[in-house]
Amino acid sequence: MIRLLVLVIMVAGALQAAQRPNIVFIFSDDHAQRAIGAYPDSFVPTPNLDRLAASGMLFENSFVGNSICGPSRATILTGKHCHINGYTKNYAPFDPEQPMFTGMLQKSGYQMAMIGKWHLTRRPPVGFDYYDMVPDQGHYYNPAFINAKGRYQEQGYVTDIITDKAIEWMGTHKDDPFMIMVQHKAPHRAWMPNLKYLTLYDDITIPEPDNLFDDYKTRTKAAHEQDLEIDSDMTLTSDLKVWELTEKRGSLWAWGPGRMTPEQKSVWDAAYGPKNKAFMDAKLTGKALISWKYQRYIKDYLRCVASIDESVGRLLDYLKASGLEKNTIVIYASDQGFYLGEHGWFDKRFMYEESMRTPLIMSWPGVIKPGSRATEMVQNLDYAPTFLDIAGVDIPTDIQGLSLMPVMKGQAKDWRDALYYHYYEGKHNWHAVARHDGIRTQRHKLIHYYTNKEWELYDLDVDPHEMNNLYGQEQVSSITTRLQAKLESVRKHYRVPPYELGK
Ligand code: SGN
Ligand code: CA
Repeated sequence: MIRLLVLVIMVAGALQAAQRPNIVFIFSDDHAQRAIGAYPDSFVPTPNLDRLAASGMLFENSFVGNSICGPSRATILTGKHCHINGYTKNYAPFDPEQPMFTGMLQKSGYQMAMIGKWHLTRRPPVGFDYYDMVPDQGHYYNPAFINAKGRYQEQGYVTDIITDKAIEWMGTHKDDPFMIMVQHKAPHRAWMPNLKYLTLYDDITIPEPDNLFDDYKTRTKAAHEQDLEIDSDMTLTSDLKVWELTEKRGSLWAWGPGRMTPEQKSVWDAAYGPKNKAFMDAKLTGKALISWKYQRYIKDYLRCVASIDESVGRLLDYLKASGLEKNTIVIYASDQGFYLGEHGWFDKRFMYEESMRTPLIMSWPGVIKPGSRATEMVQNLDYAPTFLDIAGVDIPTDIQGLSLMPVMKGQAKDWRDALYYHYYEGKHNWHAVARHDGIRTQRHKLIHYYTNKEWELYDLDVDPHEMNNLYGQEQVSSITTRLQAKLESVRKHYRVPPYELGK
């Protein structure tokens, strides 16, 4: 009798394990919400991402806590803000032995795989049964990979190859609950497209953002002093691919077009050559030059996005054809947002909307209502507890994020009313953005540039593009006091150490 009971319990356990959903986490690098068709203020169609949104939930108010690659990834893995997980800046020392959702899911019986960009210092990634990753930032063309057997080189375009590898791995894991993290390099700088897309969008002009020629009036020193400008910080050679203007050598050449075979290179030359000649003949200056740079930049960026969208389509098609679709959650996210010319910028780092926002789309057949939209403010801090919740694993009490399960089910009550943000790299690092922290509520944003001893305050309802800093104005004195008190209480809640001034 007892034996029978044990058997029944074991079978029930196995059944429950079999029913746990697979998770396909598709993650890109620097993909702004505006460059996804399904987002409200988008300017580009992305048919496959839009298809994913139509079959699940689009998180309209999805954000990061520190808009930079490594720190965002560390937050995702730990469910903790950077001051707790230790990874405050790219290339900060990161303790891979600290609790991460990957190891917890693996221990609970999930098969774990990671393909593509990892970007956290220690290798190999911890908590995975299988990994095949690009070294550091990765290459676009004929990329190198590192797996358990060592480093080797592939032929082709990085986004396609990562997708091929993901599909191949899933083919061997049909019966397990599994999680695969498909982590793309694209559309990261220097925005090098698949050869077949080098002339996509050649026949159209992409609209410029209204604030491409922002003069930063009303904003504090930080906005004036950054190195994010398309005008002065984007290079005509490595970023904008007018290599005719310089010797084709050096590490940026070697990292990008220098990796192509002669056949690949001739396709590149045939596409960029005539466009570059027309540009050099035109001898543009001033605003006309900035407008030209914007067009070249945004088109190459969107060409990279076209490959990401294609990858999503191939993964969705595979899940359908293999029958995995009905018990698989598909998630699309990026490590942060990006400036696509807003404020005259590229890159990220600031707490302003374009880079604090990040895409988040999820489908889960039978649980998430197709075509739904969430307006709750969610953050990359929330992914780890969400994955644990999905897998039925207890969420450790020191995790700082919230499971998104109630939001996914349309049942969120008393959701958080403020997000915490903190950028640490500071003025002496890449792109020279001053350190700052702050909070974002549904209506307002308060930014504290603590090394500069300056503040900014925005009313997002009337000023969604953050052009009019209200801080210090009489009519906002009571809301300022309230927001500053809220910032203090949020800092306390997340156990943020005192400001490190002088950095
Ligand atoms: C590189 C880029 C920077 C970018 C950082 C961080 N320069 O250093 O523009 O901000 O990566 O990006 S590049 O000329 O080498 O492309 S992150 O996504 O890894 O955080
Ligand atoms: Ca990034």
